[in-house]
Amino acid sequence: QRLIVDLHQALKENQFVLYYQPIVDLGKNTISKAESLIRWHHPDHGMISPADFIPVAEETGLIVPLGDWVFNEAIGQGNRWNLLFGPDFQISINKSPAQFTQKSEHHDWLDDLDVNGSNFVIEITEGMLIENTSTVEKRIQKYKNKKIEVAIDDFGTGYSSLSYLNKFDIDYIKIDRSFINNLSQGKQYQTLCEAMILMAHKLNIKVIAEGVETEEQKNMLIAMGCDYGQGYLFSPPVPADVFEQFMVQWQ
Ligand code: G
Ligand code: G
Ligand code: MN
Ligand code: NA
Repeated sequence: QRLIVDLHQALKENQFVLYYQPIVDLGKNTISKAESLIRWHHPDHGMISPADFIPVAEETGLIVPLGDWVFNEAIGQGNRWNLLFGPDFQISINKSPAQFTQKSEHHDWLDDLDVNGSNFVIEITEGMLIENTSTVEKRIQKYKNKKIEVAIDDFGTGYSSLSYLNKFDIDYIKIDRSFINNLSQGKQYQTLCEAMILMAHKLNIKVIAEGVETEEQKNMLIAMGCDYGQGYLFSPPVPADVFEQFMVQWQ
Protein backbone atom coordinates (compact mmCIF):
# COMPACT_ATOMS: atom_id res chain seq x y z
CA GLN A 1 0.00 0.00 0.00
CA ARG A 2 2.80 2.31 0.98
CA LEU A 3 4.49 1.40 -2.30
CA ILE A 4 1.42 2.48 -4.30
CA VAL A 5 1.34 5.90 -2.66
CA ASP A 6 5.07 6.22 -3.17
CA LEU A 7 4.78 5.25 -6.84
CA HIS A 8 2.34 8.09 -7.46
CA GLN A 9 4.74 10.43 -5.70
CA ALA A 10 7.71 9.04 -7.62
CA LEU A 11 6.02 9.78 -10.95
CA LYS A 12 5.25 13.31 -9.86
CA GLU A 13 8.72 13.93 -8.50
CA ASN A 14 10.60 12.19 -11.29
CA GLN A 15 12.40 9.65 -9.06
CA PHE A 16 12.90 7.20 -11.91
CA VAL A 17 16.07 6.76 -13.93
CA LEU A 18 16.78 4.72 -17.02
CA TYR A 19 19.91 2.58 -16.97
CA TYR A 20 21.41 1.19 -20.16
CA GLN A 21 23.17 -2.08 -20.91
CA PRO A 22 25.26 -2.41 -24.08
CA ILE A 23 24.35 -5.00 -26.71
CA VAL A 24 27.43 -6.10 -28.64
CA ASP A 25 27.46 -6.99 -32.32
CA LEU A 26 29.55 -10.18 -31.98
CA GLY A 27 30.63 -10.24 -35.61
CA LYS A 28 31.83 -6.65 -35.75
CA ASN A 29 32.77 -6.30 -32.07
CA THR A 30 30.88 -2.99 -31.88
CA ILE A 31 28.13 -1.75 -29.57
CA SER A 32 25.10 -1.39 -31.77
CA LYS A 33 22.30 -1.15 -29.22
CA ALA A 34 21.48 -0.52 -25.58
CA GLU A 35 18.70 -2.08 -23.52
CA SER A 36 16.98 0.48 -21.30
CA LEU A 37 16.20 -0.77 -17.78
CA ILE A 38 14.25 1.36 -15.32
CA ARG A 39 15.46 2.08 -11.77
CA TRP A 40 13.68 3.81 -8.91
CA HIS A 41 15.74 6.03 -6.62
CA HIS A 42 13.44 6.00 -3.59
CA PRO A 43 14.15 8.95 -1.24
CA ASP A 44 14.07 6.70 1.87
CA HIS A 45 14.68 3.16 0.64
CA GLY A 46 17.35 3.84 -1.96
CA MET A 47 17.39 1.92 -5.20
CA ILE A 48 14.33 -0.27 -5.81
CA SER A 49 14.45 -2.95 -8.50
CA PRO A 50 11.83 -2.99 -11.27
CA ALA A 51 11.20 -6.62 -10.33
CA ASP A 52 9.67 -5.21 -7.11
CA PHE A 53 7.70 -2.23 -8.40
CA ILE A 54 6.67 -3.14 -11.98
CA PRO A 55 4.17 -5.76 -10.69
CA VAL A 56 2.65 -3.14 -8.35
CA ALA A 57 2.53 -0.60 -11.16
CA GLU A 58 0.75 -3.18 -13.32
CA GLU A 59 -1.87 -3.96 -10.68
CA THR A 60 -2.65 -0.30 -10.09
CA GLY A 61 -2.64 0.85 -13.70
CA LEU A 62 0.32 3.11 -12.93
CA ILE A 63 2.23 1.11 -15.52
CA VAL A 64 0.55 3.27 -18.18
CA PRO A 65 2.02 6.66 -17.15
CA LEU A 66 5.23 4.86 -16.14
CA GLY A 67 5.50 3.24 -19.56
CA ASP A 68 4.93 6.61 -21.19
CA TRP A 69 7.70 8.10 -19.06
CA VAL A 70 10.09 5.31 -20.11
CA PHE A 71 9.17 5.74 -23.76
CA ASN A 72 9.68 9.51 -23.68
CA GLU A 73 12.95 9.20 -21.82
CA ALA A 74 14.27 6.54 -24.21
CA ILE A 75 13.31 8.65 -27.23
CA GLY A 76 15.17 11.66 -25.84
CA GLN A 77 18.24 9.56 -25.13
CA GLY A 78 17.97 7.88 -28.53
CA ASN A 79 17.94 11.19 -30.37
CA ARG A 80 21.03 12.31 -28.50
CA TRP A 81 22.86 9.01 -28.97
CA ASN A 82 22.10 8.85 -32.68
CA LEU A 83 24.11 12.06 -33.01
CA LEU A 84 26.90 10.73 -30.77
CA PHE A 85 27.09 7.07 -31.80
CA GLY A 86 25.71 7.16 -35.34
CA PRO A 87 22.34 6.87 -37.07
CA ASP A 88 22.08 3.07 -36.69
CA PHE A 89 22.35 2.96 -32.90
CA GLN A 90 19.22 1.50 -31.28
CA ILE A 91 17.65 1.59 -27.83
CA SER A 92 15.44 -1.28 -26.71
CA ILE A 93 12.49 -0.75 -24.39
CA ASN A 94 10.88 -3.45 -22.22
CA LYS A 95 7.11 -3.80 -22.31
CA SER A 96 5.29 -5.95 -19.77
CA PRO A 97 2.05 -7.81 -20.62
CA ALA A 98 -0.17 -5.27 -18.86
CA GLN A 99 1.21 -2.55 -21.10
CA PHE A 100 -0.08 -4.40 -24.12
CA THR A 101 -3.52 -5.17 -22.82
CA GLN A 102 -4.26 -1.95 -20.97
CA LYS A 103 -5.15 1.13 -22.92
CA SER A 104 -2.03 3.21 -23.04
CA GLU A 105 -1.81 6.89 -23.86
CA HIS A 106 1.34 6.78 -25.91
CA HIS A 107 -0.11 4.43 -28.47
CA ASP A 108 -2.47 7.21 -29.40
CA TRP A 109 0.32 9.71 -29.79
CA LEU A 110 2.64 7.13 -31.38
CA ASP A 111 1.03 8.00 -34.73
CA ASP A 112 1.92 11.66 -34.76
CA LEU A 113 5.14 11.24 -32.83
CA ASP A 114 8.17 12.56 -34.66
CA VAL A 115 10.61 9.70 -34.08
CA ASN A 116 12.74 7.55 -36.31
CA GLY A 117 11.19 4.23 -35.32
CA SER A 118 14.06 2.18 -36.71
CA ASN A 119 16.17 3.46 -33.81
CA PHE A 120 14.02 1.58 -31.28
CA VAL A 121 13.30 -2.02 -30.39
CA ILE A 122 10.39 -3.15 -28.20
CA GLU A 123 11.09 -6.19 -25.98
CA ILE A 124 8.12 -8.39 -25.16
CA THR A 125 7.88 -11.86 -23.61
CA GLU A 126 6.78 -15.06 -25.28
CA GLY A 127 3.72 -15.29 -23.08
CA MET A 128 2.27 -12.15 -24.57
CA LEU A 129 2.18 -13.73 -28.01
CA ILE A 130 0.15 -16.66 -26.74
CA GLU A 131 -2.46 -14.71 -24.78
CA ASN A 132 -4.51 -11.83 -26.20
CA THR A 133 -3.40 -12.66 -29.68
CA SER A 134 -5.43 -10.13 -31.64
CA THR A 135 -4.66 -7.18 -29.34
CA VAL A 136 -0.99 -8.00 -29.44
CA GLU A 137 -1.03 -8.49 -33.19
CA LYS A 138 -2.50 -5.01 -33.68
CA ARG A 139 0.01 -3.50 -31.28
CA ILE A 140 2.94 -5.15 -33.03
CA GLN A 141 1.62 -4.00 -36.40
CA LYS A 142 1.47 -0.46 -35.06
CA TYR A 143 5.12 -0.64 -34.04
CA LYS A 144 6.12 -2.14 -37.35
CA ASN A 145 4.26 0.61 -39.25
CA LYS A 146 6.49 3.02 -37.36
CA LYS A 147 9.57 0.90 -38.33
CA ILE A 148 10.08 0.01 -34.65
CA GLU A 149 11.61 -3.47 -34.30
CA VAL A 150 10.32 -6.21 -32.00
CA ALA A 151 12.34 -8.62 -29.83
CA ILE A 152 11.19 -11.66 -27.85
CA ASP A 153 12.71 -11.43 -24.37
CA ASP A 154 13.69 -14.46 -22.24
CA PHE A 155 13.31 -16.72 -25.27
CA GLY A 156 13.14 -20.44 -24.59
CA THR A 157 11.78 -20.31 -21.07
CA GLY A 158 8.03 -20.01 -21.37
CA TYR A 159 6.27 -21.85 -24.13
CA SER A 160 6.65 -24.89 -26.27
CA SER A 161 4.59 -23.50 -29.11
CA LEU A 162 6.77 -21.73 -31.63
CA SER A 163 4.09 -20.98 -34.21
CA TYR A 164 4.01 -17.35 -33.09
CA LEU A 165 7.43 -16.85 -34.67
CA ASN A 166 5.75 -17.10 -38.06
CA LYS A 167 2.53 -15.41 -37.08
CA PHE A 168 4.08 -12.20 -35.81
CA ASP A 169 6.65 -10.00 -37.49
CA ILE A 170 9.53 -10.63 -35.08
CA ASP A 171 13.02 -9.14 -35.60
CA TYR A 172 15.01 -10.64 -32.70
CA ILE A 173 14.90 -13.40 -30.15
CA LYS A 174 16.83 -12.90 -26.92
CA ILE A 175 18.02 -16.29 -25.68
CA ASP A 176 17.34 -16.42 -21.95
CA ARG A 177 20.40 -16.21 -19.75
CA SER A 178 19.72 -19.61 -18.16
CA PHE A 179 20.82 -21.21 -21.44
CA ILE A 180 23.97 -19.08 -21.69
CA ASN A 181 24.79 -19.78 -18.03
CA ASN A 182 24.93 -23.50 -18.72
CA LEU A 183 26.85 -23.34 -22.00
CA SER A 184 30.07 -24.61 -20.48
CA GLN A 185 28.30 -27.27 -18.38
CA GLY A 186 27.92 -29.69 -21.24
CA LYS A 187 26.91 -30.47 -24.77
CA GLN A 188 23.13 -30.28 -24.18
CA TYR A 189 22.85 -26.53 -23.69
CA GLN A 190 25.22 -25.95 -26.56
CA THR A 191 22.94 -28.05 -28.77
CA LEU A 192 19.88 -26.09 -27.62
CA CYS A 193 21.54 -22.74 -28.34
CA GLU A 194 22.73 -23.93 -31.75
CA ALA A 195 19.23 -25.10 -32.60
CA MET A 196 17.66 -21.81 -31.51
CA ILE A 197 20.15 -19.80 -33.58
CA LEU A 198 19.70 -22.02 -36.63
CA MET A 199 15.91 -21.85 -36.42
CA ALA A 200 15.90 -18.09 -35.93
CA HIS A 201 18.19 -17.47 -38.86
CA LYS A 202 16.07 -19.68 -41.14
CA LEU A 203 13.12 -17.51 -40.17
CA ASN A 204 15.12 -14.34 -40.83
CA ILE A 205 15.25 -13.49 -37.13
CA LYS A 206 18.42 -12.18 -35.47
CA VAL A 207 19.65 -13.58 -32.15
CA ILE A 208 20.76 -11.78 -28.99
CA ALA A 209 22.33 -13.88 -26.21
CA GLU A 210 21.51 -12.59 -22.71
CA GLY A 211 23.63 -12.97 -19.59
CA VAL A 212 27.01 -13.40 -21.29
CA GLU A 213 29.43 -13.41 -18.36
CA THR A 214 32.62 -15.12 -19.61
CA GLU A 215 34.98 -15.00 -22.59
CA GLU A 216 34.35 -18.71 -23.05
CA GLN A 217 30.61 -18.15 -23.45
CA LYS A 218 31.24 -15.27 -25.84
CA ASN A 219 33.57 -17.36 -27.99
CA MET A 220 31.15 -20.28 -28.09
CA LEU A 221 28.37 -17.95 -29.16
CA ILE A 222 30.53 -16.43 -31.90
CA ALA A 223 31.35 -19.93 -33.15
CA MET A 224 27.62 -20.72 -33.25
CA GLY A 225 26.94 -17.63 -35.35
CA CYS A 226 25.00 -15.77 -32.69
CA ASP A 227 24.48 -12.17 -33.82
CA TYR A 228 24.59 -10.18 -30.57
CA GLY A 229 25.63 -10.61 -26.94
CA GLN A 230 24.67 -8.78 -23.77
CA GLY A 231 25.84 -9.35 -20.21
CA TYR A 232 28.20 -8.59 -17.35
CA LEU A 233 31.23 -9.62 -19.46
CA PHE A 234 30.71 -6.38 -21.37
CA SER A 235 28.93 -4.21 -18.80
CA PRO A 236 26.10 -4.27 -16.27
CA PRO A 237 23.23 -1.80 -16.83
CA VAL A 238 24.64 1.69 -16.08
CA PRO A 239 23.41 5.30 -16.02
CA ALA A 240 23.50 7.23 -19.31
CA ASP A 241 26.69 9.18 -18.55
CA VAL A 242 28.56 5.99 -17.60
CA PHE A 243 27.28 4.37 -20.78
CA GLU A 244 28.74 7.23 -22.80
CA GLN A 245 32.13 6.75 -21.10
CA PHE A 246 31.90 3.04 -21.82
CA MET A 247 31.34 3.79 -25.51
CA VAL A 248 34.40 6.04 -25.61
CA GLN A 249 36.57 3.36 -23.99
CA TRP A 250 35.31 0.47 -26.11
CA GLN A 251 38.30 -0.81 -28.12
O1 G B 1 17.54 -4.75 -14.71
P1 G B 1 16.81 -5.67 -13.81
O2 G B 1 17.33 -7.03 -13.57
O3 G B 1 16.64 -5.06 -12.48
O4 G B 1 15.33 -5.85 -14.40
C1 G B 1 14.40 -6.65 -13.77
C2 G B 1 13.18 -6.85 -14.65
O5 G B 1 12.47 -5.62 -14.85
C3 G B 1 13.50 -7.38 -16.03
O6 G B 1 12.66 -8.50 -16.26
C4 G B 1 13.16 -6.29 -16.97
O7 G B 1 12.64 -6.78 -18.18
C5 G B 1 12.12 -5.48 -16.21
N1 G B 1 12.17 -4.08 -16.61
C6 G B 1 13.24 -3.26 -16.56
N2 G B 1 12.94 -2.03 -17.06
C7 G B 1 11.65 -2.09 -17.45
C8 G B 1 10.77 -1.15 -18.08
O8 G B 1 11.11 -0.02 -18.38
N3 G B 1 9.49 -1.58 -18.32
C9 G B 1 9.08 -2.84 -18.02
N4 G B 1 7.81 -3.16 -18.29
N5 G B 1 9.88 -3.75 -17.45
C10 G B 1 11.15 -3.39 -17.17
O1 G C 1 13.89 -9.82 -18.17
P1 G C 1 15.05 -9.11 -18.77
O2 G C 1 15.85 -9.99 -19.66
O3 G C 1 14.72 -7.80 -19.44
O4 G C 1 15.99 -8.76 -17.53
C1 G C 1 17.22 -8.21 -17.69
C2 G C 1 17.92 -8.39 -16.36
O5 G C 1 19.08 -9.20 -16.49
C3 G C 1 18.34 -7.08 -15.79
O6 G C 1 17.93 -7.06 -14.47
C4 G C 1 19.84 -7.12 -15.82
O7 G C 1 20.39 -6.44 -14.73
C5 G C 1 20.13 -8.62 -15.75
N1 G C 1 21.40 -8.99 -16.36
C6 G C 1 21.98 -8.39 -17.40
N2 G C 1 23.16 -9.00 -17.73
C7 G C 1 23.30 -10.02 -16.86
C8 G C 1 24.31 -11.02 -16.70
O8 G C 1 25.31 -11.10 -17.41
N3 G C 1 24.11 -11.92 -15.70
C9 G C 1 23.02 -11.88 -14.89
N4 G C 1 22.91 -12.79 -13.94
N5 G C 1 22.05 -10.95 -15.02
C10 G C 1 22.18 -10.03 -16.00
MN1 MN D 1 14.61 -7.23 -21.56
NA1 NA E 1 16.25 -9.42 -21.16
